[in-house]
Amino acid sequence: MSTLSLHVIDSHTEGEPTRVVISGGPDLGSGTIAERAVILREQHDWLRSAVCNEPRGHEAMVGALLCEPYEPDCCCGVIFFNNVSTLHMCIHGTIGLTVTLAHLGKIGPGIHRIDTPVGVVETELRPDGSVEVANVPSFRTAAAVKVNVPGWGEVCGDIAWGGNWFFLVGNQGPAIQPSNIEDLTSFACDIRNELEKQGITGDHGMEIDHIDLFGPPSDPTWADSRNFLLCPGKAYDRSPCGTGTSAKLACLHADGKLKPGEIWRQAGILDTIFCGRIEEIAEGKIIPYVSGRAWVNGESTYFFDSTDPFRYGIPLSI
Ligand code: PYC
Repeated sequence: MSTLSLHVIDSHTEGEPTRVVISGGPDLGSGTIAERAVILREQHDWLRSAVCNEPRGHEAMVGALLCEPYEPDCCCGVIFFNNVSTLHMCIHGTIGLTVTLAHLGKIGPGIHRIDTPVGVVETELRPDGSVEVANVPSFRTAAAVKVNVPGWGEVCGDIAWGGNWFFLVGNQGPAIQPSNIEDLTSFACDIRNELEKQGITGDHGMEIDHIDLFGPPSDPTWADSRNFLLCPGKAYDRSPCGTGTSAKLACLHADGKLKPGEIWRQAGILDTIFCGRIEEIAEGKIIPYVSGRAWVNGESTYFFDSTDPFRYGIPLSI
């Protein structure tokens, strides 16, 4: 039996799981969190696979490796990852991390700064247990980009950064409802493949790996829109996706449809809600504030028996 063990705490944020690795992870050095994310991805991918892939994980699992911060005014650093790779940023995961740190007694209500690969974000644990995250600056880089998607026809969408790169598509393709999840997944995967084929990217050639489809809310009295979000890989986000909501807020602001002080209520495919608001920081750039709720729902210690062929997870390539 190996002496390696990982201690993890599970939560879900409006339906989307987060598994925080509290201890037992590899030494990633003392560089910036972005530098440490590269080391994790290139040299210690076993951790991601062990945490997110079966038999311990599943396709929707998002992992969060708790680190010492690089920025001195932060309470911690974090690197997010899913069943295919590291993520630049994750807001549902930051909300999950916040309630996990509170569960461990490491933070209380108030504002806390967290160091991530794309910059410092602020998370506010409110007295009612909900959490609001002030994300990194977000912006739209292209509007109404037309892509011919085989089998679906011409699809028109915006490209925006909300901590990850998104292609945002409104009112096209299958209706946004749970009975259409398979079709929505195919539609979103086909759009993403076509973006890649046609070399349509975010800034600096960065891959657009999240596709966000929007439609009308199931009940306009409590939401402004409902979405279906395809994560990197083939899983859909069970929550409304916080970085996707950030990208949506940037697009609404760029279209003159959302002003500081106004609230956008984004429902996800399970009809759970993230609330969004913005602060303008520069021409075309906003700070998105995204709030939601998370619940701690488990705690485990993982063992790595050298006779277990799947101790580091079942690779997706099987
Ligand atoms: O909430 O930002 C988010 C997110 C990204 C991927 C899954 N959830």
